[in-house]
Amino acid sequence: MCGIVGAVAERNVVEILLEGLKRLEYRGYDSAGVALLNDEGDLKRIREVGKVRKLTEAVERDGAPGSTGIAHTRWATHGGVTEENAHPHFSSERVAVVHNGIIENYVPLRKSLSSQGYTFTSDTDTETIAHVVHSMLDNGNSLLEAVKKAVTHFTGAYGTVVIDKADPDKMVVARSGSPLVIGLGLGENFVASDQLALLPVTRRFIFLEEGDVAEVTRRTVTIYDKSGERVEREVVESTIEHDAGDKAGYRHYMLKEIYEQPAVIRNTLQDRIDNLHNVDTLFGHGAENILKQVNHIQIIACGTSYHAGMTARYWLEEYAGVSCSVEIASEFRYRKSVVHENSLLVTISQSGETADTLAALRLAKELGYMSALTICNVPGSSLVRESDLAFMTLAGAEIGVASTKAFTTQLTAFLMLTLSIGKFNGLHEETEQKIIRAIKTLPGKIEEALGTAGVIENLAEEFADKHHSLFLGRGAQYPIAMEGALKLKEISYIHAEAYASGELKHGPLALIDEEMPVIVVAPNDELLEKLKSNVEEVRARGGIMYVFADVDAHFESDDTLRVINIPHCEDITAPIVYTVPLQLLSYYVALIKGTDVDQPRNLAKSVTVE
Ligand code: HGA
Repeated sequence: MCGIVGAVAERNVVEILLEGLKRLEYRGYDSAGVALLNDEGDLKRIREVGKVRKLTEAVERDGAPGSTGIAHTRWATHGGVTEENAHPHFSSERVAVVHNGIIENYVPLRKSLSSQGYTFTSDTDTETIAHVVHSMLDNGNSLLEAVKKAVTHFTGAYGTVVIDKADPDKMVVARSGSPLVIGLGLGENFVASDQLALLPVTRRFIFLEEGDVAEVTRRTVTIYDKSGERVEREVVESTIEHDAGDKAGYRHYMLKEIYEQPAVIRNTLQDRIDNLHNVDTLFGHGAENILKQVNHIQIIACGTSYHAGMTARYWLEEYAGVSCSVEIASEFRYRKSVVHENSLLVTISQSGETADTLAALRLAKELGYMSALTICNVPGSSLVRESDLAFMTLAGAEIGVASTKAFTTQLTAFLMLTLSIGKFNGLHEETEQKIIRAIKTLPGKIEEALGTAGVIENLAEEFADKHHSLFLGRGAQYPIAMEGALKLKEISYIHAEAYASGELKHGPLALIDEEMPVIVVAPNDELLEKLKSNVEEVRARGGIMYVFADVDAHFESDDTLRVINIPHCEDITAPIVYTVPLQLLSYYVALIKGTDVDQPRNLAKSVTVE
C-alpha cells in the first residue's frame, strides 16, 4: 500500500515520477503528490485528492520541473482523504518526506515536536518524520545522519524517502517493515516501493533490507544496515516485462488478468509438472530433506491467499497425507500457538510484502518451525528473501486490486506441493499420475470455463439491484465460494457471505428470500447429492439460485434456478476451474453497477500495513 517514487538525475524527473506513480496506483489512490527541487534551489510541491491523473493535470497546469524529486500515491491510514494529508509532507519548507507505513508512536512524537515549536499542517503520522528529520538537521547533522538518528525515534513501519532543500541532488531512504527498492541508472538513480514503477528507466535493482538506510545521489548509492555498518547489497537484474503495466486492449486490468489465467498457469506448470521428483529445483535447496520429514503444515495468509490455503488443506490432507491447519496471519501473529513437531510453515502472498504475513513468518522462526516455505509471485520480495524455501508463481504483474490470476497460480503451486509431499507419504503412483494428467488439462479447462462469460454477463443484470448475496460450496469448493463472495464484495460492493452448504440450516437459511441471490458451486463430485439437498432447502424457501454446475450434474434451469454449465473436470482441479466463472460474475456485476473495477473504493493492493 502507498506508492513511493523518487529520483535524482541531471534531467527533469517529473515524467519519471508521474509514470512511476501511475504504475503504482494499485497501491493506493486516495490522493497523490510530488515534491521537486529545481536548479534554482526551490522546493515545490503539488498535491491532489484523487487519482494520479488529477495530479498529472495539476503538474501540467502549474509546471514544476526538478532534477531531484519524490512522489507518492496514498492509501490513508491516519488522517482523512484531504489535500493537507496528502504526501509529500514538509517541515519548515525545507525537508520533504514520503512514507509508506504507520508511525505508531506519532501521538507522543507530535506532542514533543509541537512543544519544540513545530507546527503540524496535517493529521497524518507521516508528518512527524519530516519534523524529526528537520530537528536533527537543526542539530548540525547531515541529511544522512539526520535520517539515521530520526529512525531511532520511530516505532511502527516505514519505507520513507527524504529530500532536503539545503542539500539537493540527494535522497535519503530508510526501510523498516515497508518495502523499498533502489533503481540504478546511468548518472541517475531512483527509488520506489515496487520495481514495477521504475521499469521504464532501469532494470537494475537493489532491494533494501529491514533496517537499511541509504543515501542515493546521481552517481552513488551508499547503504547502511540496521547496526549502522556500511554494507553492499546485491544488484538484481529484473526479469519482469516492461509492459507488465499495460491493459493490452482489455477494458480493465482485472479482465485482462482473468483471461491471462490459462497462460500463466501454463507458465507456472512448465518445466515443473514433469519434474516433480526434482524437489530441490522446485522449492529450493534442501526442500527434499525437509518435505520428507514434514508431519504438519501450518499455512498462514491473508485475504484471497488465505482462501488458497484453505483449499490446499483439502488436498494436502487427502493426497499428501499430512495434517494441515490454515490461519489468517493477523490472528496467528498475536496469539499463543502450539508448534507441532516437524512442522512446515507455508506463507502465501502475491506481493511477498503483506505486512501481517511477513510478521507471522518472523514469529514462526522464533517459535521453532522446522522450515518456512513461501508461495509468492514477486521474486526478491521480503517473504521470498526471508523464507528457507520458495515456490514462485509465474502469474506476471497483477495490477487489478482484486486478485485473480495470482490466486489460481497459488492453487496450482499447492497442487504440485501436494504431489511432492505425497510422494514421500505413500501416494499411490496411479493416483499421482491421474492427478498429473488432470493438472496438465487445467489451462484448457480454464479456457473452456472462460467461454461462460457471455451467459454470466447476461445473468449479472439480475444482481444490479441486490444488496446481499450468499455463496455456497462443499469440500474444497467451500473456500472457492468464500473467494467468490470476497470478489463480489471487493468490486461490486454487494454484501456477500459464503457458507459451507451443510451450515445453511444452522442459521443463514433465515436470510433466504427473493432479494437474496444464492450462488452455488456444484461440480460433479461425491458431495453433489448432498449439495442438491441444500439447493432444495433454499428452493423450498423461495430463494433464487445461480448454480455453477458440471454439465453432467443434471441441474435444470427454471423460475428460481439459473444453471451455468461448467465443463467437466476432475475433482482435484475443479476448485481452480470453478473460480473463473465466479471471477467473471463479480466482474460483470461491477460493470453493471459502474464501480471502479481495478481500484475499488477503500482498498489497495500489496497490503504493507497491518
Ligand atoms: N500512514 C501514512 C501512510 C499510509 C500508508 O502507508 N498506507 O499504505 C498515511 O496515512 O498517510
